[in-house]
Amino acid sequence: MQFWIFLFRKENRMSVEVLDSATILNFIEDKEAFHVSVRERFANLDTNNDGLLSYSEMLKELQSLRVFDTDFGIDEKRDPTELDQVYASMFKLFDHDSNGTVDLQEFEAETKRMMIAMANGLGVLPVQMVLEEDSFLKKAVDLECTRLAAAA
Ligand SMILES: [Ca+2]
Ligand SMILES: [Ca+2]
Repeated sequence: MQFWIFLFRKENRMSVEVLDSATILNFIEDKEAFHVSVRERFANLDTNNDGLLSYSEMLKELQSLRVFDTDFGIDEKRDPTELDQVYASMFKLFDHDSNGTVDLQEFEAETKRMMIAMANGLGVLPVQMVLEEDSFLKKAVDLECTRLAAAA
C-alpha cells in the first residue's frame, strides 16, 4: 500500500500554491536545503532530544497529518482501529532497520522517497494545493520562487 502525506494541520497557517513535479524534485536535489528542512522537522518531533523518534513521538505527527492513500482516494473517514493500523504501517515505512525507532537518516530517506513518489504522481501538469506554512512542500515552492527570482 502506498501512502501519500500532505503536510497540513488545521491549526497552522496555510496557503494555496501551484506546484508540479519539478518543484518537488528541485527541492530534493538541493541537498542542503532539503537536509536543513528535514533536520528541523526531526528536531521538532524529537521531544526528548535523544536523536531518535519513538513511535509515540512520530504518532503525534502522524495523527496531525491527513493521510491520503492511493487505494482509497482522498481523505476517507476511517474508524480509529483502522487508523492505528495505518499509523503503525507508516511508522514501519520510516523504520527501515525495524529497530523500533526512526533515526535522522531513516527519516530523511523515507521523506525523500515519499516526495519523489508524490512528484511522480503529480506529473508535469502543475496542480493547486493547500500547503501548511512550514511543510516540506511549501519550502519546495519557496525555493522555486527564489530560484526564479534569481534567474529573472
Ligand atoms: Ca526521541
Ligand atoms: Ca530504525
